[in-house]
Amino acid sequence: MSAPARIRIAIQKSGRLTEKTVSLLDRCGLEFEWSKDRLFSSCENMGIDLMLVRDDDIPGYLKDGVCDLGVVGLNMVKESEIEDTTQAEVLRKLGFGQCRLALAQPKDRSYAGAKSLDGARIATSYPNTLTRFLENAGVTAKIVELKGSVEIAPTLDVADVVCDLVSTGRTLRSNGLEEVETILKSECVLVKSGKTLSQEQAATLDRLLQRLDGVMNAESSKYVMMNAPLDAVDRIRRVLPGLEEPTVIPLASKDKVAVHMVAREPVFWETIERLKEAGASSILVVPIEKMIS
Ligand code: PRT
Ligand code: ZN
Repeated sequence: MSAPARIRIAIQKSGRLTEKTVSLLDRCGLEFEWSKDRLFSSCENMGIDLMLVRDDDIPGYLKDGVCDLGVVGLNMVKESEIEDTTQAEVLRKLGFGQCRLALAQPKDRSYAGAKSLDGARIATSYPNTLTRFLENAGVTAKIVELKGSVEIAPTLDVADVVCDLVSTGRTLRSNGLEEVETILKSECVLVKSGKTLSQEQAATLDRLLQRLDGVMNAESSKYVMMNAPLDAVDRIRRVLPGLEEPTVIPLASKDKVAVHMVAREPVFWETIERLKEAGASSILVVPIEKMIS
């Protein structure tokens, strides 16, 4: 049998991660024929096929080598323990789908560290992650495993505490619960299965990672242009320490130069005010589309 040539990536078919995953692949220049009700989609300009599945199934597919890569929440990766059992590997954090797995409880219950959980009933859809947390903390509690609507467990008196995903905290608040501890910080990640790739597949993965890095570097960076007296350039660099070596260009009016640089950190209004204080004027902050080093 000849070695497989294309790589197969499992992504969430329809849910919180779908739109941003598809948009990221799109910005990496991959051209897919999209149709919501299809299970597979082939990339027309690179050796990549997509499998559109439920996010819960992605760790299992990675484990069994049904797919080579998966785009899924770190929460699912940790809960499935695939990194430990199959040497699956988180290759990149993707910068979206941020949330945290947190413990929360009714406001009238006291909390003074994990020890307060001794003997408690804790409702969760993440029993493995919770078990690891409790074991590390040396706490014995009863885990009540629920598939969904974990936040109503205290009201129904099936649990005293909940351990659930939180992003804005609105769901917890509207159920009268207070967050007391974060046990895992999560975001969407690109995971590689433990399976060895063929040479051709490995080359495609390299290309994909280079493009991903190019897109992600560009997103976290800005191109900043300004005019300033030459002797202000050092002060300007101190305001934006995350900068690469700036380009300094003489201007027709002899007393000023144009300073161009790539800021690898957010440029807030406060930063711009400080640049002005340092002597800069005519400040332009421009998004970067791709950045390849
Ligand atoms: O159908 P399928 O099984 O594919 O999707 P799903 O419904 O199981 O998952 P989905 O689409 O809801 O979530 C997919 C992934 O998004 C999760 O595994 C997380 O990695 C990530 N994510 C980010 C979240 C949240 N934020 C989030 N807030 N997943 C779930 N929630 C839920 C949480 O469970 C709770 O019910 O939102 C509620 C809390 O939100 P806030 O904003 O009120 O705090
Ligand atoms: Zn799911």
